[in-house]
Amino acid sequence: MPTAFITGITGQDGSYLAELLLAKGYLVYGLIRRSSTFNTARIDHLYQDPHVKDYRLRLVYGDLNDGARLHALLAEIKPDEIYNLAAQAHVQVSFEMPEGTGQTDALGVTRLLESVRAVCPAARFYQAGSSEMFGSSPAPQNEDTTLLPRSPYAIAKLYAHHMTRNYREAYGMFAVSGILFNHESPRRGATFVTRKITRAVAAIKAGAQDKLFLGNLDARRDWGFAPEYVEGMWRMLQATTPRDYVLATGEVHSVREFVERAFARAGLDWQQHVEIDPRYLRPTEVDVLQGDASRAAKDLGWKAQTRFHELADLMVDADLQAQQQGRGEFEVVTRHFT
Ligand code: NAP
Ligand code: G4F
Repeated sequence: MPTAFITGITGQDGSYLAELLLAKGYLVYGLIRRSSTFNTARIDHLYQDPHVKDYRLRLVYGDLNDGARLHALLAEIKPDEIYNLAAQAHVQVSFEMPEGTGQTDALGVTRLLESVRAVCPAARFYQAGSSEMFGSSPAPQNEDTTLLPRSPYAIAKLYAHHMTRNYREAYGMFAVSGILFNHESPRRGATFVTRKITRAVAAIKAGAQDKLFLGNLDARRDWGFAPEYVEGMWRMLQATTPRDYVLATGEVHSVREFVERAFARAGLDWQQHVEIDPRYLRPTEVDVLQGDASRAAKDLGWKAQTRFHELADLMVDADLQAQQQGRGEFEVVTRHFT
């Protein structure tokens, strides 16, 4: 049974990746942080699945800022594959806490890579790189595009991206960085723009909220569906040769277009409800991200399937349903291991 170690398993991508790997028969270890309240809502359903009765999902405490713990865990688990998804992943927050973001998103990756090198150098390592690293480079962007990051988050990710490449070249490790464009889902964190919009649409439809305050509506992004992107991560680690890959849809839309589509899906007029609040404007913005994923298509047979309008609709529908059923932040999960 192959063994995987996932950092960031409580996050959007970590939860979908855990599902995918468990379905493929992996033994999955997930790194979680101790929290004063439970923060495992995205993965709790995995324990209700009959296929987890054999305890193929194991959660272990740790933190990317605790190198000794990472070292001890990897020495004990000796995973075949490591997916480093843990990060302070919010761009705007990174302007408020640049040092903390750098500790986790940059140096945290070095801590992990050093532990891998010391105790399980044959393990395959995936680093969650980001299209934010392209920053102000003109679109469309691919693996050869110049990286011109525009936030502390993107700069930390850039450091981690180069460290991953350096461990590959210096030590011959199978270490790759996936350069993923924005990917969303009903499990997306509530403060990222798509989910902020779809949750507000549901609350407004229910009469529980009237206004939605947003920042820059002109920013353009390449939004895909998260479950498809974790499949791409897995494929990168199954490849014969370690390489970095862009994953993207190639389609680009503005925040305004997402707002229009989401409100229309619920039969609402967005102009009645959306207001601009300068608090959500960033000191430096990334105007347009549009990916060219042709290398992933050619080498990995990976292609995004879900289109922009389908994504907006499925997120709105999930939040409308959650609102109607008085449920919490995440959807009822209907997907199972087999
Ligand atoms: P997310 O939902 O915000 O999840 C982040 C995860 O990282 C959570 O499990 C969080 O744990 C964990 N974490 C944060 N700081 C940590 C630390 N110091 N030690 C250990 N764990 C820590 O993010 P996501 O959307 O799933 O993204 C996954 C990864 O892909 C991130 O690295 C992100 O930067 C990158 N990425 C995301 C996208 C996207 O569009 N989603 C695109 C490109 C790259 P808690 O639950 O305890 O907070
Ligand atoms: O949803 P966002 O916060 O995502 P952003 O900044 O593009 O970053 C996400 O994608 C990256 C990959 O490209 C990941 F690496 C990163 O971890 C994260 O997952 O913002 C999208 C756009 C921005 O231009 C932002 O300025 O929406 C704009 N926006 C407008 N009003 C807003 C808001 N963003 C947020 N979060 N909240 C607003 O009220």
